[in-house]
Amino acid sequence: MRFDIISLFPEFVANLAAHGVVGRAGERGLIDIHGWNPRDHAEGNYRRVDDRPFGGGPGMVMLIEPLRTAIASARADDPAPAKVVYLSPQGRRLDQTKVRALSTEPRLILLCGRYEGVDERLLRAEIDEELSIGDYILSGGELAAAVLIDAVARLLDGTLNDAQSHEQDSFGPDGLLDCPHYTRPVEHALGAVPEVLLSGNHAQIARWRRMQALGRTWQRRPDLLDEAVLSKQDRALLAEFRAKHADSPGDPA
Ligand code: 9D3
Repeated sequence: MRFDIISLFPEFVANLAAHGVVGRAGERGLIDIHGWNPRDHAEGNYRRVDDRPFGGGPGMVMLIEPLRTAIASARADDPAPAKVVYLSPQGRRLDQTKVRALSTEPRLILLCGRYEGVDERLLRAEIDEELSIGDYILSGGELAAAVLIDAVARLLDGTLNDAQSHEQDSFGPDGLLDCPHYTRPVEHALGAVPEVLLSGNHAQIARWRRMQALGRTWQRRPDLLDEAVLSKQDRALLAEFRAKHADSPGDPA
């Protein structure tokens, strides 16, 4: 899968390719990242990429032409058809369902804005999809593009297939949060490992983990429970968890 980054700081995004799951996917030839700087496509001695907003107000707006030329150059660099994604606070929120859909594309052109934003006419003409990564303010689209690439690349990386084959459209299996994890030592000043995990009784362990996953989702992310598909046994496990925790206010996380 090919990613083209349109950004005033394309190397910032591409550098992420050297690390972690994205780096591995890159080495294995699963992904290919190219950067395009609109400044290289800007005219004149000053190579302007932005100008003041019509109607007044603070901040600057990115010019149409340097972005249009950068996108055209990216497109022309490879015959594979590309979907153009604009990372922006006005976009639909990225979630794992969208990440999965994007991972089936042969190629994405990711447009990263800076300043107050991009001339609306460029967006109307060139953008297929507008995506945000969450409800907080970043200083540009670069970190959002890096997040998107990381999330997509790990789905392409064959080394992760074992774990991810059980993944559904949210977090762990069935869209629930994960259960707690423990490793050595069994006894520590901070506490002991739950007995059931040491029992060797795999049915009991699976039951405990499922109850923990259900319970923590109920405590921390009740919105996810509305979407999750729960069996009759799941409902019983959650009821048991809730009964046990009726007196406690829920955990701190
Ligand atoms: C309200 C006026 N501006 C804030 C000072 C609006 C604004 C413009 C540009 C807010 C953020 C940005 C830059 N952000 C992104 O380009 C961005 C983003 C984000 O800020 N949050 C979540 N997802 C994304 S994707 C791109």
